[in-house]
Amino acid sequence: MENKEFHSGFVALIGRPNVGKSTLLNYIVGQKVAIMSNVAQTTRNKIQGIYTTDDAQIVFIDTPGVHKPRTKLGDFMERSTMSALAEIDAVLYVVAADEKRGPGDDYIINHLKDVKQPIYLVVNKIDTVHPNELPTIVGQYKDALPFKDIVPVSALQGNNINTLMNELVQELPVGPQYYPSDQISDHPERFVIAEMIREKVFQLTREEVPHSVAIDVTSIKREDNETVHINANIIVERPGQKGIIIGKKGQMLKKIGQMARRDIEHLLGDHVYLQLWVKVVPGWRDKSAMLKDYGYRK
Ligand code: GDP
Ligand code: K
Ligand code: MG
Repeated sequence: MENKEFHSGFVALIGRPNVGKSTLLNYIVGQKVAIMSNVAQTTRNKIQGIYTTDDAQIVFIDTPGVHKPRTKLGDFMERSTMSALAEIDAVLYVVAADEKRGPGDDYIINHLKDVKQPIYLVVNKIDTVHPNELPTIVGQYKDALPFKDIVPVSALQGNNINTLMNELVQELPVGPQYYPSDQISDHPERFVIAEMIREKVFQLTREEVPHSVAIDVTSIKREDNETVHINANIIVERPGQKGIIIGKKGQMLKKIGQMARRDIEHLLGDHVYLQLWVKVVPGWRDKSAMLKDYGYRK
């Protein structure tokens, strides 16, 4: 068998609300949704999912600014969107076959005018229309941007998505696998959430609490579509460290929780309830068997 080259890159998913971006991503990524914090920081965008096969890895990112109205906030978002677009390798612009092109699309198209990377027009929900109608639907968009290709799909039924993925993979540069496949698990968020809490502990307590801190995320429960309840233990070696982390009247722990929650909400795009406890486990660092349990995998 020949040694195939590995293709990888970052792909932005753009489109008006309800055109089926999440459905498409879920279909593509399936169970393998992974959310990593380090890239979220460099792109200032939410990683929505990572698609990994033997010969490719595609990191899908959200571009929150594109559909926002023109406000001060919108301007800010716009700047981060544009800087994020500079880092991506391709754009999937998703429209719905059962909706007419609207002002939201004009806004997006306008933003994509200066984008140099290949843009694919993904016409979703083709299961809702007769094939005869497709040319008219596509006609509303096809000259608006120099699309690399126009791909009709049904994210709900999975129609033609393989075609889209194959094309996309070929378009992406030869590159590394950015994320190990084994970080993709039932709870891919777990490790990242622990890292975010740990980061706040270090930021806020400085050298008072050295590296003898482990974070144990004990539960992540999605209550409904938009709310996630997270419980975590902050594990230290000595009672004095516990005191520092809790702080006067619990103020330090409260601050750690607030800041970590903000980051986690940004990461997940959901409302988060974060409950933190501090536990003393003397000498946990020496007990190497416990390290993995406490999520300390450096
Ligand atoms: P998003 O706002 O762009 O992320 O859109 P969603 O993925 O949340 O989808 C919005 C609605 O469209 C949901 O009710 C989906 O079930 C539905 N939807 C998404 N893709 C398709 C499709 O291919 N066909 C049909 N019939 N409905 C779809
Ligand atoms: K939605
Ligand atoms: Mg969505």
